[in-house]
Amino acid sequence: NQTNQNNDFDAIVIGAGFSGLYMLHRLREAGLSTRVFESNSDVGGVWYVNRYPGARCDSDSIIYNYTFSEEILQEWTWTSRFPEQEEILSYLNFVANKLDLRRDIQFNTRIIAAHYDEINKRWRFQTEEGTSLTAKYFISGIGFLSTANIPKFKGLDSFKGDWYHTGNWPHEKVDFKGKRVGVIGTGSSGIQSIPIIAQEADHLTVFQRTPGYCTPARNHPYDPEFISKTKANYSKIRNHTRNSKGGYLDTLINNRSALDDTLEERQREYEKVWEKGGFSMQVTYNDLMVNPEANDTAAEFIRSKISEIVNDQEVAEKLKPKYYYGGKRPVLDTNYYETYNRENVALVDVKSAPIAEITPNGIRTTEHEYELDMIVFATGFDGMTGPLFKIDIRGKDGLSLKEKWVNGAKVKTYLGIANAGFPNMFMITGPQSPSALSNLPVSIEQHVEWIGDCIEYLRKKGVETIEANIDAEEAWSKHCKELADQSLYTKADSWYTGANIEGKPRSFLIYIGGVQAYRQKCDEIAVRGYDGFSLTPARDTVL
Ligand code: NA7
Repeated sequence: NQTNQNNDFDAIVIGAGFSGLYMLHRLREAGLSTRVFESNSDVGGVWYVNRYPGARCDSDSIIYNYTFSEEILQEWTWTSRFPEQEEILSYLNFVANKLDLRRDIQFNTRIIAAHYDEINKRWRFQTEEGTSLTAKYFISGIGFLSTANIPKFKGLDSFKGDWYHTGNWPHEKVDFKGKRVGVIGTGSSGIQSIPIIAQEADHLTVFQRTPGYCTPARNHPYDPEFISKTKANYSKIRNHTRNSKGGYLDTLINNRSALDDTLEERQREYEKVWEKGGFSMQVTYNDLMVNPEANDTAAEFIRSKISEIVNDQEVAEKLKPKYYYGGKRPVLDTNYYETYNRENVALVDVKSAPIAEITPNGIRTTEHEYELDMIVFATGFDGMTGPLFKIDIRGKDGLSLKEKWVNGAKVKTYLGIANAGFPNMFMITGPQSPSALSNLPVSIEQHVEWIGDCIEYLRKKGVETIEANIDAEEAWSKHCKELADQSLYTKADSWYTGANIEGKPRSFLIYIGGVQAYRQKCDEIAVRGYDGFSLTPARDTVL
């Protein structure tokens, strides 16, 4: 037994981003000895590493924060509608300082394995350096878009210039001046960084496999009056986001089909939201994500905007997405399409002529070699299961999570929080929860609070282990799939489905019923004494 007193905790949390920070606070409040392990050197999670130029959140900043503390809500002031990476990181630092969280966080430490010890009913962890730790509860706060995807292009090692991944950006400023830069990828990260890189670089070549549907963010600074009104109304705002579909401020604008309106009426509606900015396009009508014909009206509107903005119609055509609007995560942009009117920017379609290799001097597609001094990989993440599979997680009988989920082909969870065969393990924002389609702090708070309440309940009742039942897990997974199958979310290739990663099994792992319905379901389960879970009493306790 390698356990010693200093390495044994009531709970171990992995990750010191939005999830892990609040989980630590919540468990401390409940009186648990808790240790957070973080592979980075400071707090922030994805906001610590996604430092690429233009990195910004697509949620309104006033709802991209914790709501559990009125004091924090009142003390912190956001400066603009969509917060940039630096400001979000400052916010998380502010919270970590305010709650004195760092003393229980071990930085620069990667957990590589978490194995359940059935005899002692404890989780045994191993760090990359080989240290062993144990805890009764294992909570993952590792996010679902935190494992950078660097496609295995032949020849990357031979490239003479510098290259970076947007999700793993260096702390020092990257200088694009005088350089010929290539950006691979046109998801949110590419689309946020491209306009800024274009302003600095000598020349920018964008390698696009699939275009995104962009609508303008229309970011702007907040005025003091708006801030004071917001601060006076935070409880209402919290109520609203918690009881909404996606945890956002927007609500459905027209409770009717897009096809119920005439072309002119629809045009007016779409113009309004285009001018307003943000994600409102998605809530213009009630059937955009279920009815292909309705969806196409929004898609066509955005395509027509691309033609209006981009001068060269050949380029405009390449930028027009052909899949369902919303099938891939839509993107909020600032001057993205306008950037293609610059003389120093070129767009290369790597769907028709894929990247064949990286050469010492640049990128060679099957048609042409592009000479570059720097390559930016905006190639996204191994989403949903990627971060969990990076850790060797094993439950009862030594079964690994990867084996249980058949490498991601057969993911089954209970509520996206728990797994049959993995007692006392909880996932914050796990697969099959609504998190990936929501404003994340709303989902994170709900998970943290539910897990915190659950652990308090277990301790009060003298319960040794909690474990999801197989039938509950089956039912939940089936329910998630049935809902998703009725929608258009599953139809495009993206991180939503895992199709962005070569060789990854295709599987849509998001509960699309929305955060309100989900919260209700989770709460009902808790009220019924954790329905669908098996609770085993400690040896000397009678339940
Ligand atoms: P995304 O949205 O997954 O975008 C990644 C982009 O990289 C996307 O355009 C991909 O094309 C492209 N990509 C990936 N692999 C390749 C290869 N091998 N060749 C060419 N192009 C490739 O990641 P982001 O970081 O932009 O955004 C992730 C999320 O963060 C975002 O959705 C928000 O929720 C915040 P593809 O579309 O797969 O054809």
